[in-house]
Amino acid sequence: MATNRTFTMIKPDAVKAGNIGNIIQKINEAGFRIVAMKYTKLSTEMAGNFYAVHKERPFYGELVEFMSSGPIVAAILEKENAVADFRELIGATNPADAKPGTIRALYATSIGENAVHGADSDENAAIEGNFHFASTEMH
Ligand code: DAT
Ligand code: MG
Repeated sequence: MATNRTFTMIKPDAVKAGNIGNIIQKINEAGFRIVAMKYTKLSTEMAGNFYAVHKERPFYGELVEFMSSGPIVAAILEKENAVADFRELIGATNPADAKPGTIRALYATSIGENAVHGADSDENAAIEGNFHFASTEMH
């Protein structure tokens, strides 16, 4: 199978809790190659744009506030079947429903503050990767 790419963010809760290293280790152990990575912070405007697909949802304001509340790590990852395998690695949106050993089961505290983002399709992975790394040289 051909490799493809996904997009992830280590969210502000996991950065604050000191879990960047633990989460990158899980990503490496699961066989993903890091193509691009940066430590950065979203403005409320950027977080609002990033999550624009959710703007009619009741939690949108809370989500934008949380995602702009502190630094994040954004990354593009490569692997066979990257999008689906990464969703499997992170686990369900609500950590209470996430399988044991998944990143959210290990490091998320609530459905809103759930440690990591994972793109949900090849198309969104490309859009989200461009959002953060449009002018970056990929390796
Ligand atoms: P996922 O991040 O698993 O793709 P999603 O796309 O449905 O989940 O939602 C995006 C983010 O919004 C999610 O990671 C956390 C937040 N969120 C989702 N449902 C929520 C809820 N019921 N209450 C609070 N925040 C929620
Ligand atoms: Mg989603």
